[in-house]
Amino acid sequence: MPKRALITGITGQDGSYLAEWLLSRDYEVHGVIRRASSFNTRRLDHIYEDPHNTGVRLFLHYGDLSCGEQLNNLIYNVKPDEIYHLGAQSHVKVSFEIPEFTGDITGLGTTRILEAIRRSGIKTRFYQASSSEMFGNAPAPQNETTAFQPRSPYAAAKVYAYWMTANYREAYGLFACNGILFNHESPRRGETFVSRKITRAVASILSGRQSTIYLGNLKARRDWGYAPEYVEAMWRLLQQTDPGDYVVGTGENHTVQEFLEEAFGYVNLDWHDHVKIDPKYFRPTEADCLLADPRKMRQALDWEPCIKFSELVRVMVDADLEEAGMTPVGEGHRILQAKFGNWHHWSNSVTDVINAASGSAVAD
Ligand code: NDP
Ligand code: GDR
Repeated sequence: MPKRALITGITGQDGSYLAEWLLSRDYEVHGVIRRASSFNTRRLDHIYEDPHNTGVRLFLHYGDLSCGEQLNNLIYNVKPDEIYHLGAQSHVKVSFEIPEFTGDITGLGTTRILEAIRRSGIKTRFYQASSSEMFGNAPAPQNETTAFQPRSPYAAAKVYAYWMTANYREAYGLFACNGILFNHESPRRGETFVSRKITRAVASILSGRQSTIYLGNLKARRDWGYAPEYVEAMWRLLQQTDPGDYVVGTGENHTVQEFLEEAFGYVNLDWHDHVKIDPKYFRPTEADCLLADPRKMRQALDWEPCIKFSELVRVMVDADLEEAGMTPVGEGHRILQAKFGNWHHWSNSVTDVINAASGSAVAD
């Protein structure tokens, strides 16, 4: 029997890569999607098949993290061997504008799933998408023993969800793990996160459609990695003999300004000519310096990211150039071919997805 996984947040950046990874390992994959008035499954189109076909292994179900009843039914009926809980209101800046909603979805959403597991009585392994944002103001580098000092409603909600996961592990013996992931990006990154905002702007500026990009704090430091490598880390974490909590990152950080320099420099543009600061993009409180100390993960799970910072930027700029109808510089293709494993390639997984417009993968 193939293993069965349930993914919340399957339509997001990580969910779509994780679904691909699990399908490549012969899993049956079930995903929770939200009902929307327009298609929201663009990142899944390349792996979705009509459920009427034979041999289909990807199934989508409507659900919402605000509704425990539906999550109870889903978990009881699907009986997954592994649950990857990635769904969240995941934007830090937006969480200052909708703190209550963020607490409900990003914080309480985790409790609803943990309760659904407990009440259903099924034996499953649970992954909680914890975040480096929980460290906030804590001195860098941060690891599993660093005390959390959250600096946003999003980070506070994730801290609550982290401790609920730990509590269900201790109280009920659940195989529940926190992956404390540092920033990871890709051509499928949401367009309002700073990495993708920059790489899309580079393509837009080169194609003459835009001349200026407005940004906020350029001094913040982030530990940026390549998302497909991080979903493999999530899976490895659930394959351990014992459950635990792990920091996942590269161990190298850069400022937003350095991201700008790399992205604009790659296509021979000077970012100073195109960037303006708009105070509206500053956060009321900021996590200034996030840097992973990923020694535990490296030793226990033998996980080491192979795509480095400047390579990540090249992959993303190339993909956005291609999406804008331009010829990519080409380093991005070369890097993925040379360095990445065999389940994720440029041709079927990078630009095909961001180009997909139909979003036709729907649950019913
Ligand atoms: P995305 O924002 O790309 O995806 C979020 C997913 O959650 C989407 O599928 C979204 O659905 C879904 N979602 C949002 N609200 C609800 C809801 N009310 N009910 C059901 N589903 C909902 O995030 P990422 O893929 O980047 O991140 C995955 C997880 O990992 C998140 O929990 C994030 O907070 C966390 N994380 C991410 C890091 C990163 O660098 N990417 C680092 C550390 C943690 P829809 O498509 O309909 O909006
Ligand atoms: P982050 O990612 O908040 O780290 O959360 P984001 O890309 O939004 O910000 C990174 C840094 O860039 C600065 N910044 C800007 N950010 C955005 N979005 N837009 C701008 O115009 C801009 N200008 C400067 C920010 O202030 C910040 O310092 C991401 C999310 O994926 C979370 O869900 C996840 O938990 C963490 O990464 C780890």
